[in-house]
Parts: sequence; structure tokens; C-alpha cells
Amino acid sequence: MSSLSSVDPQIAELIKAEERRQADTVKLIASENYVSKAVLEATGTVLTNKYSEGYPGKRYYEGQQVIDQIETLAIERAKSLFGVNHANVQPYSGSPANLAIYLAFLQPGDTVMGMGLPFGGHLTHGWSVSATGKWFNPVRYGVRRDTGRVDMDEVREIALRERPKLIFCGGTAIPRTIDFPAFAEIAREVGAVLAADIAHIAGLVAGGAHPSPVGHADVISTTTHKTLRGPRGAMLMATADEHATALNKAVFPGLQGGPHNHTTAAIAVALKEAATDEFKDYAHQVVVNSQALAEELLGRGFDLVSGGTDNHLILLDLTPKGIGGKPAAQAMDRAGLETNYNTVPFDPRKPFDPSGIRIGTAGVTSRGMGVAEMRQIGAWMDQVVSALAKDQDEAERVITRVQGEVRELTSRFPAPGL
Ligand code: DSN
Repeated sequence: MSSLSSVDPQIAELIKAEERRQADTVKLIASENYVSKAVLEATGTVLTNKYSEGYPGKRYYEGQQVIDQIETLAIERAKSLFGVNHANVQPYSGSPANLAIYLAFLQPGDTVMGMGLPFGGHLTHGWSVSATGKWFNPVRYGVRRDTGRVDMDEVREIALRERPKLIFCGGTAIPRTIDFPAFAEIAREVGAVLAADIAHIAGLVAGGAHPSPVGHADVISTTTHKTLRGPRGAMLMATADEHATALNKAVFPGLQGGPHNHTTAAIAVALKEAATDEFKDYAHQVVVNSQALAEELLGRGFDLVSGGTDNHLILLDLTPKGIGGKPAAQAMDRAGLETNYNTVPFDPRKPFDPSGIRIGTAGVTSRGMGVAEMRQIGAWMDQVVSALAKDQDEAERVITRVQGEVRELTSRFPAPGL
């Protein structure tokens, strides 16, 4: 970063500080990961200089000789990795990708059905503060209070009553396998478009560690930077030609201008990496690690929503531990354990001060950590949370000790790309 250091030493120093922070902490945020050096290199290139409105072979700017090849490679790799006929790699991120689905298939005021945000859905699945909840008519499903899992009979009942035109499955805090065939059957029955938002689990789907929505969902949206381990971006995929045409028009010119070509190149690199046997092993290890961490936490008296996990993600309700999610996440962050506080189903507390925390194993698995390290992480989480619930001085001592131990662990597992 020699040029950056001389032009803007302040920003250069801050980037280095963030790199050190990432190196020294255990990243347990379920939606984050570490991209490879190759992906990082692709993002920091001259491709950022180019405008490419349109699609390969049909652009509104000249000079696309190289960009067309890059975008075509990204598209072909997405199609081959996920087994779909069409892929659009231009959405700027997950929310714009999901907005494109609305624009492609709905008119303002139409009914959309999605999982409620506090149950694990996403803002763009029709939550009230999102444009999708304001400009469309949202209806919601959740999870059962007794199991913490989606009840497909209830989903069917709501769909038959409300007749949504679009149904979303998937979300941001779902620790269990998504039943794509069951959602598809309901969508067929009510004549809705089924959108599978696989942002969280795309890497697991690509690696064969979670069932694929292909053959069930009409459209699939995903970010590229979570378990898929690519740059910040998104993709939309479909099998039927008419769905793909509608999605392409919705992305451009419906919602976006020029694609971010440096991101497209990095997505192409990540998709190449995700097609390797090494990535398949990675995806399976993510789940093994998540289940080991879940088991450790259960053994230590934590309350896990749905009682465990089938994927990379664990949602903890800290109510029985006597503290809220926010102070727990803040204390853990000081100890070097990075999480986010999160609402839990039927949460009596407010979203900015909820009862839970959400954790995931995509990042720690990218660092090469395994079951033994998950057990250690579970123990540290317990020590910090238990001390915090007891008394502040004790919590300070524990945080300082755990921070030192975390540093020792992270130094043995260097993160990719750093
Ligand atoms: N913000 C993402 C997450 O953390 O899951 C979803 O958009």
C-alpha cells in the first residue's frame, strides 16, 4: 500500500489497523468471512475505472472487450457451480438483489410473504421499515414457539389465506435446514413466485453441505460474501428463461446503473475457488464446527433457538443467563470474540437491545480452526457471559484474560488474505 500510505496516510493507517483487528479477533459474525488474497487482489484493480451498463454483448458504452469476458466468466461459473441456466452477477448487494425480484414479478401493493425479521427473516422480505414492507402488502410467517422451527403447515395456511404473489424462504438468522421442496409445493398451490434467499448458506449449498433450492425455487438470490467467501456483492439465479429475462431487466435498467466490474471479477475468482474439492471440505467443516460449538454451548447451559444447528449459524437466547444480547456482545468483543446481538423469536426486548446473540463458524473455519478450537471458543463465551452476569470487576478480569488467550489462538491460525 505504498501509494496509499504516501497519498493518504490516515486512511492507510486505518486500513492497517482494521487488518490487525481482524487478525487478532475471533470472527463469529455469521454473515462475515475472510476472502482469499486472490479475491482481494481482483477487487483492487483498474476494473473500477470502467462503466459497463447493459450485459455482455449488449452495452451502452464502448470499450467492453475485456469486461464482457470477465462478466461472462463470472456468469458461467455461477451457472456451473449452482447448476442453474441463468445468473445475473450485477446486483450491488443482497438488498438490491431482492428489490430486483419485487420489480421483476410484483406491482406496488401486491402481497409478499416472508419470514418475519425477529424470526430470522430479512428486512427486504417485507419487513415494515423496509421499502418492501411499505410499498407492498407484507404477510409473515415465523417459527413455532415450542420448537423454534418453521411450521410448514402454518406457512401453507397463511399462503392459502393471503394468496401472496411472491414468497421468500431463507433469511439471516435461521439455524436449521430450509425445506425448499415444501416451500415450492406451497408456492405452486397458491400460484406464487418462490424466491429462495440463500445469502447465508450459499457456500454450504455450493459445497454440498446444505440442500440446494435449484429445481424448487423460481428465483434464487444470494450475496457473495458470506459462506460463499467472495467480495461484497450479490447474484440472482433462475432456471426458466422468462424469470431470467424479468430479473435482468429489473437489475438493469430497472434498479441499477453500471455494474461494479472490480466486484464482478472478484466474484468470478470466488466462484472458481468455490468449485474446488478444498471448498467442499471447507463447507462441510463449517457445519461440523458449528455443531461442535453448539454442543459445547448447550453443555454450558446456553439456550439455543431450535435447540441446535444444521448449518453455519447459532442463535442464542441469553435470557436464562440473566443478561441482554447487547452487553454480552460488547463484552465478548472486548475479549476478542466478535459477534452481533440479535433478536430471538418472540423477543420481549427491543431490536437495538435484544435478548440474543447470533454467531457463525464461516470465518473461524476459513482460518483452519476445528472442533477443539470451537470447544475453547464456547468455553470463553461462557466465561465472559457468566462473569458479566455476576459482577463487573470479575467481568473485567475475565475479559482481559480471555483477550490474551484469544490473541494466542489467532496467532496460530492466520486468516486468509491478511
Ligand atoms: N446484514 C446481513 C446479515 O448480517 O445477515 C443480512 O443482510
